[in-house]
Amino acid sequence: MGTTYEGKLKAEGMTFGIVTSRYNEFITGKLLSGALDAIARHGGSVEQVDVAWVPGSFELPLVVRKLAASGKYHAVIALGAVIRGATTHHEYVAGESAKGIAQAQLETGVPCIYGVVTADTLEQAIERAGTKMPNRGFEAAVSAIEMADLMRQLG
Ligand code: INI
Repeated sequence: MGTTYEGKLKAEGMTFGIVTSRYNEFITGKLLSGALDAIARHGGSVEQVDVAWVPGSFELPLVVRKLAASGKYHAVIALGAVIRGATTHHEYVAGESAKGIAQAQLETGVPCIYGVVTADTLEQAIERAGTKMPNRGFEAAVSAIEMADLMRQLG
């Protein structure tokens, strides 16, 4: 068997960009706290984290791509909360934001992590912000650390 590559959960010396949506800030603020907590608990420094706020999840991809392309970050994390409404508006927002973030990482080669909560109800979204379920922002940051280390190993 050849080499097995696996990212380690060590954030020491790593820099991160976080893009957070202001829409549903009640949820996204908790995701941001969770992401910063994960970075600190894995040996990273919050001094090495830059945070950019955007109006809504639809705007995440553009700023994620800009930060990823800057070459300043080992990984970029997108945080948002899309909650089902009475119309189909949320479907377009969630779909475009996922597509755009995936495109940003493929175009730049920098891991861009999708930390967007998609929920049918406000209650479900609250659960995913760290009440009944793990904080999605914390999980997104752990994925960012793992991917950043894996990309470093792969060279
Ligand atoms: N933005 C969100 O982040 N979450 C939502 O649930 C949401 N809904 O349902 O409308 C939402 N809309 C705003 C959107 O992201 C853009 O900011 C807006 O369309 C301007 O481009």
